[in-house]
Amino acid sequence: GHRGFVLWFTGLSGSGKSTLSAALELELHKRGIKTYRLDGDNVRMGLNQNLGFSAEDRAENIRRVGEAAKLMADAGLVTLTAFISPYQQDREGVKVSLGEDVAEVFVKAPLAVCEERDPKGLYKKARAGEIRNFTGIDDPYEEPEAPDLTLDTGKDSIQKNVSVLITYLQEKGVI
Ligand code: GGZ
Repeated sequence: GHRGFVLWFTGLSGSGKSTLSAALELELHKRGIKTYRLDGDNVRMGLNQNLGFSAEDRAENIRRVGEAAKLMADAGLVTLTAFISPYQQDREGVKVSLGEDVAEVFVKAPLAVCEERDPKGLYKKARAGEIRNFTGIDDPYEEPEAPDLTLDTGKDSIQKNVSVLITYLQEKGVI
C-alpha cells in the first residue's frame, strides 16, 4: 500500500524537475503506486491560464497548485509537482498547508548547466532581452534553506536520483 503525499520539486527552468518527476512516476507505476504529476505544461494551460510570471502571479500559481496537490494527496495519490516555485515565502505556504504530507525537493543544477541545456531556447531569448523576468536571468530564484532532499542533476544520473527518491519515500513510510 501507499499513502497520499506530495513531492514538491523546486529549481530553475532546465534543472530537470519534469524529467526527474516523470522518471520517478514510471518507477512508482512499476510498483503499483498511484500517482499524479502536476507541472506547467498541464496547469498553466488550464487551471492557471490567467497567470503570468510576475511575483504576484507566481505566488498565486504556487498557491493553487499547492491546494490542488493537497486534494490529490487526500485522494491517496503520490503527487509530484514540478514548478520553479522561486520564492521561499510561497513554498512556505505550501508546507504550512500540507504539513507532514509534503517534502521539498531541491533540484539543484548550476545556472550555466541549465542554460547549456536550454531545451526550449528560453534562456537564449531571455539573454537577448526578448523575454523579461526570466528566472535566473533577470528574476530571482531563492534557494531552499532546508530542503528535505537536494538532488544534483549536473553530477548525478536520472536513475541515481530516482533511486534516492524511492529510498526517501520508503523511509517516510509513503510507499
Ligand atoms: C521562468 C518561464 C518564464 C519566466 C516562461 N520565468 O523550461 P520551462 O519553460 O518549461 O519551464 C518554465 C516554466 C515555469 O513555469 P512555473 O509555473 O514552473 O513557474 S513558477 O513556479 O515560477 O510560477 C519556462 C516557462 O514556464 N517560462 N516564462 N519569465 N520561466
